[in-house]
Amino acid sequence: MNFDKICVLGLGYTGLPTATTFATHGLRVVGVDINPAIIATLQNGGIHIHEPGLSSLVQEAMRSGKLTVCAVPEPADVFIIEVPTPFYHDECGVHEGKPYHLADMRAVVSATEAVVPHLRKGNLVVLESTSPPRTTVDLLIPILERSGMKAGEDFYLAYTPERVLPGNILRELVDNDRVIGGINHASAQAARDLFAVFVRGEIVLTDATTAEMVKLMENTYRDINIAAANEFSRLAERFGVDVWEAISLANRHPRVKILRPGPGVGGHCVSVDPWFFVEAAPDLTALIHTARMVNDSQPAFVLESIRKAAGPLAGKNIAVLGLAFKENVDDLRESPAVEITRMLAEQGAQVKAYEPFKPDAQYDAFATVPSLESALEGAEMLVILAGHTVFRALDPQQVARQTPARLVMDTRNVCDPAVWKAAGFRVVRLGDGKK
Ligand code: SAJ
Repeated sequence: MNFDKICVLGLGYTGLPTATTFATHGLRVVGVDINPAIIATLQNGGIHIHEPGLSSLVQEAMRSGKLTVCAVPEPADVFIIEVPTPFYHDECGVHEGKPYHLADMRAVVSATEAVVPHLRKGNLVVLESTSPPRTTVDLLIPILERSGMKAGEDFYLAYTPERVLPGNILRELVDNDRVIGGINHASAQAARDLFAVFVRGEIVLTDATTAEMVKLMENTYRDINIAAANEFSRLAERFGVDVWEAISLANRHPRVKILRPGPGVGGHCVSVDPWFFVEAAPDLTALIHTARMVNDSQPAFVLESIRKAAGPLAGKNIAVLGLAFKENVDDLRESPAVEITRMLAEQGAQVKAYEPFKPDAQYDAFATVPSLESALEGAEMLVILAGHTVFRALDPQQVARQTPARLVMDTRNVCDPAVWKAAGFRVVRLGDGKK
């Protein structure tokens, strides 16, 4: 099946790279976003997210005329829905006394509704937003059939999970294997023909609900693995063991691959998606729920470690290095680093937070500064919360000249304690009970 024109609804971390990649592979693409600031930025040759290589690719696609952007969808052969599926912050469900988050599907619903007036016979609709199990069948079909057409017969409908890693999106978009689930086989085949335009990995077909579940399983598996690593960091501190050494030794076992402990799990994916399983089946998800609770409590554990290392926090001048949810990205959503910084400020610490990938980020709860120099100036302690390459590359001798602080709390294992010690610093690494 050949497609000429695609409408991509949602120009975020995956929608924009996907739209752009289709355009640079020769398809006509209309990128749609309800946020006028995003449309204006793109129309003016800018880009609203940091992702290596993306800015120049967007410019190339827009210059060629293959990629245009606007606020509302228009008739096309294919509609790809890539809008956010966060959870509600102000309400939750409860199972046996334990609260859980609820998926906020409003953006998916309104994007799907926006497609209906443009839907024509033979069109393909693809949902790519991470969604609770059965969303494609139970939520999308009834909305799309308001067009008077029958899903799977008059138009095709499929779910395909995005699996790209922020920071490496453009390569993974093309090289990763892609799972495509159709509501029937014809739909899966139609979506395969579409993604075969640029996917170099293997394309594997299944049904829509399996594809939804695969996506949730991938991120849930990662969340549980990180929860284990975080619990190991707490155990290591109690038993006088360095968790980083212990994990690297355990990982020499041919069938063990423990992930890294850290300040907690953030972002829009791993810290959110497991809740979709819990909401859909709270009676079957004790392990998944517990892993979420372990990771969500890691910021409080880190705060306690900082207090133990630094003494009373009230009035203490603390330079926070990194607010992003992980290394080398500008994404602050659900970031445990932001949460820890907020908690430090609540304890009365005088915080100056520096995020190199978003130096203009602003928070009511604490002060942000636009440069490393201003964060270091006058600090009594450094707290490293993101493993950005620029922090790994810090020269402790130079840092020692820029700050009176001699205590470093390292939650990402970016500082070599011996090297920093030689420069006069005491480094307290998360999970290092040998300290
Ligand atoms: N983290 C740790 N320890 C680790 C790895 C990660 O504490 O060993 C933390 C990170 O610091 C971050 C959080 O977990 O706060 C999530 O980061 P991540 O790198 O694990 O994942 P994301 O959210 O950037 O991307 C994930 C990826 N999923 C998997 O690897 C299974 C990506 O492939 C998905 O496309 C993406 O979620 C998504 O969009 O769902």
